[in-house]
Amino acid sequence: MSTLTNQTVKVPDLGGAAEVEVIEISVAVGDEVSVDESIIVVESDKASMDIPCPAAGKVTAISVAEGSMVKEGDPLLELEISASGAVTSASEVAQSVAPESALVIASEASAQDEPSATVPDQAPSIAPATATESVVVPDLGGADKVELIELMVAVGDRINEGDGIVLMESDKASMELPSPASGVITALHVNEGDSLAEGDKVAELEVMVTDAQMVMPAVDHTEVTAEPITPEPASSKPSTSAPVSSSIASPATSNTATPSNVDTGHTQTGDDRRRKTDVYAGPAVRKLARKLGVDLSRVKSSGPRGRLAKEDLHNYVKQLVSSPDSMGGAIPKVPEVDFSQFGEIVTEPMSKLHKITAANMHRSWLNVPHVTQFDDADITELEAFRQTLKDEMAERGIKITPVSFLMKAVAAALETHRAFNASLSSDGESIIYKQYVHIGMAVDTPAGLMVPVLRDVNKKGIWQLSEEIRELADKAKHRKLKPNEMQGGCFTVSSLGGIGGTGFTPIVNTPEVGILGVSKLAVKPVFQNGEFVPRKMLPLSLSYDHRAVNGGDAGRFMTEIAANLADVRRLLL
Ligand code: CAO
Repeated sequence: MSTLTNQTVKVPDLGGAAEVEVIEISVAVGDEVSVDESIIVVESDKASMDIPCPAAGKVTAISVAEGSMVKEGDPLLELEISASGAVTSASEVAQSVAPESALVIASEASAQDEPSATVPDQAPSIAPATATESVVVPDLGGADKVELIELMVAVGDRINEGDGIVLMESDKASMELPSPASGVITALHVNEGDSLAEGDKVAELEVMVTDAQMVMPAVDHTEVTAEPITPEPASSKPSTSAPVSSSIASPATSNTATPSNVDTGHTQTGDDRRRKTDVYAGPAVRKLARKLGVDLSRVKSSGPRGRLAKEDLHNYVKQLVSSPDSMGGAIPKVPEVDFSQFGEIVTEPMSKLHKITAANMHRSWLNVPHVTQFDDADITELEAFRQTLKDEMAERGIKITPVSFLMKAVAAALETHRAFNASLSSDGESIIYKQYVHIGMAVDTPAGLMVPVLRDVNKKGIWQLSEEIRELADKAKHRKLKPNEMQGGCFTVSSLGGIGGTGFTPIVNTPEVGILGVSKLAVKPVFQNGEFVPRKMLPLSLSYDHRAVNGGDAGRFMTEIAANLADVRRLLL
């Protein structure tokens, strides 16, 4: 039987800092936590650190709040742990977390004790105006390795003493490596992602030798031990953003301090990089930001003193995902309007079909460069012929409207103008030509727009087509269409002739590349053989994807459709 014990997790050894602020509580009462999981983030004026959980267990109480000031030994939370995972005393809890979490503070303390450079006790000589210092990884306060997460400078950057050169991160803390002197970066030995240990060379710094240093020996490469890490939250390091050039004033420096390989046209300057790292965030937040690919300098803080919390990051990502405004190339959103301020309104939910249609239209409108071409087909003879079929229609119980002839005329044109019987591959690298002629027919139904597909229209006669048109239109109107009856279209015909209008510009039903809009026929005077004669003219509007079809193709295609309708005998050819 396992025994449960309660343990108080206390603030561990703070490596010299008297008091730290609780800036993030990463757990809640009732949470199951594992060993080493970060439970609380605290921060001094120099560094932040995660306090890891000393044992696996359940959080039963939290004794601090965000913003509380705590010191070593203060209780942080109560943990209910099983006997096997128990830590015997509160002091042991504190001890067990001390070495790693005290990393930054410890190095901060040692920074105060050590000189920033080793000055060999040698006889004076004539010194050069500059010397090169190697900047190395200092005492890491107990950590074996740290990861380089941000290179804050580039070769050629002029930096001030104390400016950050790199940002490093252990499991528990992030820290800047400050420059031991003002100068110019002449070489970098590290890359982002490198794992660094104490003593590793990070950069070469060409420094000006001051009057006092003129008594130093002339050296080409003075190995300088950099100050141990004194990480600071970005918000508390105003000096790093000061103009660097002002700190290197002497003419000698301006001649010698800028190596010839400085890329002055580089788009990201040292200042930019420093600005980028002027972000006040703990290691856990930085880690999450890297995982999500978020530039922390764009995230707004809601925490104390501008410190970024995980919540800020989540909110930023949520906003990016939900708001097209915030994404570079997206179209601006239509502002929301409260219409009720102008009069009475009724709000109804859109049907699923309506939503799907809207999404399809929008996608096509955004992706397809549309062109619409217009023409009138003279269907005087066609209409005369159709009238002659009336008796037979009645006998067969089939209704033939101009739409059946339209389908046939379009199918014939698709066979001869393959540019319209095609689709672009999704990668835009090729065109897929269809060897079949299936035509979609827009049907106006009470539920919304549906587009059933007539198959092999080129192979079917007017009677059969008329029957199928009726059947599919009925099925559409009664929501009886099967999914396969709405798939596989090569081209679409949208006839509003039975409803009215003189013309419209239909939207291409992508991935098809063309759609024919048909409006209500009108009797118009047409000049023929030296006189105006009344003709039944059918307005046609052909919209096409200009990526796949050029204007010449469209003109020829449209002309053939009009010719096929003007003389249906052509459909026999
Ligand atoms: N000009 C004049 N009259 C026309 C015509 C035209 N272009 N096309 C059809 N008509 C006539 C028909 O002959 C019929 O008349 P009668 O009843 O006197 O014979 C009448 O208009 C009604 O026809 P209909 O609409 O029942 O049948 P149809 O074959 O013309 O059309 C269909 C079938 C399914 C295309 C149609 O019902 C429909 O839904 N059209 C709307 C399509 C649509 O919404 N398009 C817009 C989509 S968004 O781009």
